[in-house]
Amino acid sequence: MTSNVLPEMPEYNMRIPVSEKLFRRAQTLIPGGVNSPVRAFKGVGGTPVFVAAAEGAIFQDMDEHQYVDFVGSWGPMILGHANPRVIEAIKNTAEMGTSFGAPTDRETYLADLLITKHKDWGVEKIRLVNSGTEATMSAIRLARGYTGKKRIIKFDGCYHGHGDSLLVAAGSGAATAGIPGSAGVPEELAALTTIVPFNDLDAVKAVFEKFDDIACIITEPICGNMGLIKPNDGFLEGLRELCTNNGALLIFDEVMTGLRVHKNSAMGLYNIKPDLACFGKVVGGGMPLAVYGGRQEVMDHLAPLGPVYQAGTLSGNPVATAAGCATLEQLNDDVYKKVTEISATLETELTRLAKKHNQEMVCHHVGGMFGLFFADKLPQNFDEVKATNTDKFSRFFHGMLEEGVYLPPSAFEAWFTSTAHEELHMDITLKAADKVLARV
Ligand code: KE4
Repeated sequence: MTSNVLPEMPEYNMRIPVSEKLFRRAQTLIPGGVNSPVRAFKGVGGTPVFVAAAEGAIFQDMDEHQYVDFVGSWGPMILGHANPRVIEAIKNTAEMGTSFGAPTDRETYLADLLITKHKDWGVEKIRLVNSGTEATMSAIRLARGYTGKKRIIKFDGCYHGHGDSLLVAAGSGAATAGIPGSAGVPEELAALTTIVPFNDLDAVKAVFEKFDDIACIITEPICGNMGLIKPNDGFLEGLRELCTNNGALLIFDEVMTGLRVHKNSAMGLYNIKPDLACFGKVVGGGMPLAVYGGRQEVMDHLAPLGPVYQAGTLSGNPVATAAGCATLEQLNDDVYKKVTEISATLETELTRLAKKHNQEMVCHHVGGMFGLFFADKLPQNFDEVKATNTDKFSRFFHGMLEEGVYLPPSAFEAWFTSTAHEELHMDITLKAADKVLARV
């Protein structure tokens, strides 16, 4: 059989899943066969599922298997896949042109929608970009340009995209200079990033005692990139006070938590005013759109008004902006009630099933984010997450996948719920978990 898609394959008497064939071909043309590393299933082993289509809480792979999806494109799909109003907005807008490189009123409308939801926490102006990475990279450049200082503080296990200053690992100990977290990141740049453990306010205080060149602290206010880790009482308030007292900016990276954990994001949930905030995922409705914003006095340091440069050919893209607006317009109180109820059901029922099967497992949720660890207590920081039973998570992941439930392919990720998760999907998920927890 010849095909222009697949390389010549020897005839087998058993069927090779299409995803496996496609993965083999993809690997000949794309590094690792994926356009973002986590999709390659390296964290859990096995062959990634190639998606054909998705709707609501379900996606279908290229072998026509269907799955209840708790990844939701890593957060954007709070209204479920292929939300009708979002799709209609994309179609209608695309027919009028896909990109102009000139301002459109829809960008101002999105800004108005987003600022209205966050102005009580200091978000007065925003800038649209194309990814969370661009948002955080730009926010720390703005913090450095505004303060005239160079050092940034980030927390071990928090992920802020692949900007050089943020791909940094902890140095020899807390309150020291960072070391490159990726090849290609210059040591000189990494040395300007100091990494401390999340939830360790004393370690942050020690950094401020040691360095006087701190431009900002950047943090996920609720961590979603080492599983779900909540801030301890007083931690975020402590960061706010340290930044205020030391002339540093507090940056909330709400790319994942924004408009997911609460209608006013984590800043509204915890009633903390960051100086800058980054949004992504939900705000773009699944299209390439992210945002950074904050106090007008800081934001007006950006070109063309001020000396800090940031630009983008497709920033504020009309089609992406239309998807974002169609999403934001639907985010009412019922959405947060629903996604929180789904997360709470996962927590209650999976806890019950873990006890039934004598599995050491803990889980928790915040709004539409859920986290699960095979451990005896909820981890407080990255070191504690790394000590959880990640091998058991991998077995759990594959067991659930076989039962038609698609979880994040890594123990170091959060799950995402949506308004499209209905009782049927929860029944499938909990029946699957009952079977899998009995044997992992
Ligand atoms: P992007 O550049 O991937 O759009 O956003 C980077 C980013 C920034 N900040 C936070 C808090 C984030 O969670 C992310 C991206 N999240 C990951 C999921 N853990 C995206 C998945 C991926 O890398 O493929």
